[in-house]
Amino acid sequence: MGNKAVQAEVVDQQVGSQTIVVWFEDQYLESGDSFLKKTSEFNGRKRSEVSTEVMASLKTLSNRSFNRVKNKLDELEDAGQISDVKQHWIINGFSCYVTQAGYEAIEALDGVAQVFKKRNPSTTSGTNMGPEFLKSVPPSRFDVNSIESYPWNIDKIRAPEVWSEFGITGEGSLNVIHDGGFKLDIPPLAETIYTNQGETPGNGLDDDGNGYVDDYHGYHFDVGKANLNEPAIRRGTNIHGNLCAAIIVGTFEAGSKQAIGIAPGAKWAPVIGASNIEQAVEWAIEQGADTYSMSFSQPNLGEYRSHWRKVLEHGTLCGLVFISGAGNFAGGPNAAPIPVQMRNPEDIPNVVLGVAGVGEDGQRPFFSSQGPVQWDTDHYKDGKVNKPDFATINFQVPCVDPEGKLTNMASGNSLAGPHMAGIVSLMFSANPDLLPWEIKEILIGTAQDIGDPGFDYQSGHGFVNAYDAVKAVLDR
Ligand SMILES: [Ca+2]
Ligand SMILES: [Ca+2]
Repeated sequence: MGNKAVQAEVVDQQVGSQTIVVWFEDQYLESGDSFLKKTSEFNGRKRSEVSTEVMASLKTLSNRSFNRVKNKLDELEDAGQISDVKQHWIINGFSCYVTQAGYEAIEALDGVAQVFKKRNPSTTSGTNMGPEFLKSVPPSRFDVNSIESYPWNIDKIRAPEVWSEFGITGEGSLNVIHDGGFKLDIPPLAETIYTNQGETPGNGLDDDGNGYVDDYHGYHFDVGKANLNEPAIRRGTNIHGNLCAAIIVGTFEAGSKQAIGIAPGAKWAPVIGASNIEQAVEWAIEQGADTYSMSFSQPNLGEYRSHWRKVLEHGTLCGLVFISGAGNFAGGPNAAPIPVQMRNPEDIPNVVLGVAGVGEDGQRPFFSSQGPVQWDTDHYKDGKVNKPDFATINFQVPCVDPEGKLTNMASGNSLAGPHMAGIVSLMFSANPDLLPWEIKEILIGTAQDIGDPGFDYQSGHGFVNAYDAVKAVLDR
């Protein structure tokens, strides 16, 4: 687990080999501590109101700046210097492919503040492991009264107590899972998959006019298609996206009444798009998502880290809680030193819950990445930042196989993030009006101190459990 880069057949029929993302001068948030100042301005308001207001402001800014350069971009496109221009609103800017001449022309454009080089998308091709769309979403078999068992991690995270005592199972919340590949038709996940009601799947049309054809369950932003299947060539039994999704919203294991997910009454939507995080986050916001789980980790981004941070800061003001596992780089062949054991995006302060974990015995496994991290980019100069934020579960976790049976055993912080996403989904189900930073405050207030006393660089504020977190939401 970790970086999802795989042996790749690079899909690149564009004019240049380099993808860039461009910032215009007027950003909604300035750099530095502008995010924290903005949150205090919004305190006491409802999440949906804040989100609507911020989205409108972001889109106004984006249209104003983009319209000023649109003619010039058309000229550069006609001259073969740029291609595939994508306007963004989550930051005020756009992405495109460029030749060297195109790069220089864009840097010189009026109103352009900064150009970041992006990682070009890598994709694999192969036989689909499952259908592209579900013809119909099967009814959920989950029912609190008919549960026969649950695996140790669901017990330790105290989800069953939330279901039985509060009657809260995640209903009304939507969890986006940003990963590398999925198999959509296994029963525990098919029963909770999201459907975009404005879109007719498989007709080759963008029915809801949002710019994406057939984005019914989710979307693969890196190839510009709705097919989210894990290619069969990539893995045997561990389908990474499925492992993560099942921990958040899995219902009953296939063929049994074993409850395997933390928020089985919630919905989930799969997305792929590490090279197009702007589009993926915009899509999640417009579908009304509550959590955005990223079980991947990118090293050595340099200044491009600032871009990710700005996208996720703006996304948080639009109501999303971003979550990412702490990474698996404290030991083993890919070991890295502190302060780069935790990488992008789990190293982002305030707006990404960076989650480490423990095993059934409560002990931290050797691989679990540690903080602190360092921020000293052109735009963010926090210096040393305390990370990780929290701990959940990351060692020898019972996980789904390609048939939806709980026969896999997997370890890694790829699983710690989803445990947190499931908990946050239950919290939003208990009170959808909470602001993302209020969710974090409640988690800090209810985390159980483990490891060294107080905050520590292995488990953050401590071990989080669903029961105390949801109870605190209800008591608020
Ligand atoms: Ca669409
Ligand atoms: Ca369609």
